[in-house]
Amino acid sequence: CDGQSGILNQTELVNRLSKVCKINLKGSLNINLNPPNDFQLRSSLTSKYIDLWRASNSCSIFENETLAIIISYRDREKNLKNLLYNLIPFLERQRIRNYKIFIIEQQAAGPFNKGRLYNIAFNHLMRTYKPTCVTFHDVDLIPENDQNLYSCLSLTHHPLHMSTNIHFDKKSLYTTLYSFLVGGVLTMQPETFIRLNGYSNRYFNWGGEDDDMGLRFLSKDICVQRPTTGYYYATFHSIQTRNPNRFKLLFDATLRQDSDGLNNIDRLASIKNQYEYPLVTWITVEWIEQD
Ligand code: NGS
Repeated sequence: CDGQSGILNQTELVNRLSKVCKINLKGSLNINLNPPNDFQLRSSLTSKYIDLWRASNSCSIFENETLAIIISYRDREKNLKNLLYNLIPFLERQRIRNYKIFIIEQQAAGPFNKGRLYNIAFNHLMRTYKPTCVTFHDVDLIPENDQNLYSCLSLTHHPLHMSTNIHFDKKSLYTTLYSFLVGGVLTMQPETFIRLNGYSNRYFNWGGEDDDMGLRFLSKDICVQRPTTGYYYATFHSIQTRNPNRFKLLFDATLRQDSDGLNNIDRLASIKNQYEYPLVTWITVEWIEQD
């Protein structure tokens, strides 16, 4: 990507962190897919585990950044538990402390709509938490390389597609599904997300909303950065219902992008409840009609 002069890239940031804070990020990590029985989502999001994971060294290079990690969610308790059990200590290793995880749960009946959840959450956060960096995170992807920094400090207006290499079970190799892919874990500055008009609100069930976002990048001439450390483990869940209309929607997606997204989400969806925990805010979302 052009226009990055003066900005440290991910590797340089890792080196800086290691020099300034004397932290050795080792790269590949062993993740833990068996959280102890007493790690219960709501009750463990209080202080016990957080105290356990806190590093003694509080030095950081990310103090000026406010990160929001937005996880779209419905009925995936096991995946969410595994993600949080690994992600919170992972961020602590990177000395990223000025962050909050937002679980955006669809309470609207009917098919799942990830784009709507991300859009309504983003608008809400811009009015309340005011992040300077936003990560859109699938609930089933666990980061496996601690040099893959959850930060916008290496970005200007370029988004960072963090989940570039995924493996689906213990035996399989890592795969990059296709080079255009921007789904999974995607980080960018809020200004970039606003310029893209967010995600489309029209993709229900599985597939296509991320490719629609890829088309938004293309048509706005925004190039996507991909770290060499973007290794993730995909935790198991049952097969989701595919959206039979996704290719039809993608066909004319570019024509719709300025009228379908952040600028019409407030008419389509609303926030129902918000629950606060130390590092996590749990938000429930509802809507009435499908389209
Ligand atoms: C593509 C889907 C994307 C999806 C990607 C990876 O085929 O939405 O697979 O999915 N695009 C369409 O269906 C048009 S994965 O195997 O990781 O679940 O993100």
